[in-house]
Amino acid sequence: MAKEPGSSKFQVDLRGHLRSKGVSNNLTHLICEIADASKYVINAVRTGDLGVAGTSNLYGEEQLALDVLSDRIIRKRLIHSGVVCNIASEEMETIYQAKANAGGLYSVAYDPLDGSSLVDVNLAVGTIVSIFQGPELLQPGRNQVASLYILYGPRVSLVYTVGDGVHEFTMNHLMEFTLSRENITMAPSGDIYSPGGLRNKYLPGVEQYVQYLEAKGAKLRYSGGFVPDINQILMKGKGVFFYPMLQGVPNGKLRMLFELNPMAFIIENAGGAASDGTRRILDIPVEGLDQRAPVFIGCKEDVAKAVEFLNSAPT
Ligand code: AFP
Repeated sequence: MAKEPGSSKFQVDLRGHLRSKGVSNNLTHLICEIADASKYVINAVRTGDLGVAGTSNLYGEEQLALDVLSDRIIRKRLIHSGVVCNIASEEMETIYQAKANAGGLYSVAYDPLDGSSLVDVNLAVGTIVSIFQGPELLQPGRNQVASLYILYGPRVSLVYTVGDGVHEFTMNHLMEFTLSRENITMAPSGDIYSPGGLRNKYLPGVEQYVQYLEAKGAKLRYSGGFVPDINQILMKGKGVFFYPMLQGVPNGKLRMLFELNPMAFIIENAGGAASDGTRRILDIPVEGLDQRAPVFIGCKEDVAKAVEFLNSAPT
């Protein structure tokens, strides 16, 4: 379970916490710039146009005006941060080079508003960010130097890791992020499961895994938003999310660069695990912006059980 920091009238802010973790000035600046940009995304989510943008993203999916607006907000902030060389967004077709000289700089992959189609039914959505040192974005997720997400729910929270624990910040009435949970850790196993995809398209091993979870009394919790669904499992410290391979869809739906690598980096740093059913997500080579993978992510024993069912059932 997450540790509540000692109650103190001196709230720990994001910049102070990053510094206390020995994070470099450039990476501290970058993470704080992303946190600050989220304030404008929040405003767009709460008051912006819910219509379509009339364009499509690199997956050929129709973009909402909110997708385009939140993408522009974050990308401009990254470009002007002065510490980013390459940028990839789920909403952009290609990698954008912000600076040619990569010395001391970072590359960022982000999903500006994951689950954006949920905004018009007033469900929680989020921003997901993956950060690498240097110019290369197409590399295994184990090489990330940081990952974070911002959850736009009843409260706005930011969760980050730089490989030294997982920490949550909550936005206060002044729109400042202050530390709310430090060194969040997950139990070995839990009683929540968050199953994505159409059940009637599940492979036998996945179907048997669901029946195993139901038999042990696990509760189904699924909103359709990756960020709130993962956040629930992380903050309760128990459970498993999966968006599996489906009949006819061997790679599932979720994107390696923009969703799976950043979340796997966070979950592993909280003592959990993330697998595609055979490989550790963070070890999977990433060859393209549009690369997808099946995912089982959450408590270590629950993920291991999924892998066991998948590899023992006839395909
Ligand atoms: P969008 O960002 O295109 O809305 O997709 C969100 C998402 O990739 C992820 O947030 C959810 O876990 C998943 O889709 C839900 O997919 P289903 O709607 O097929 O359950």
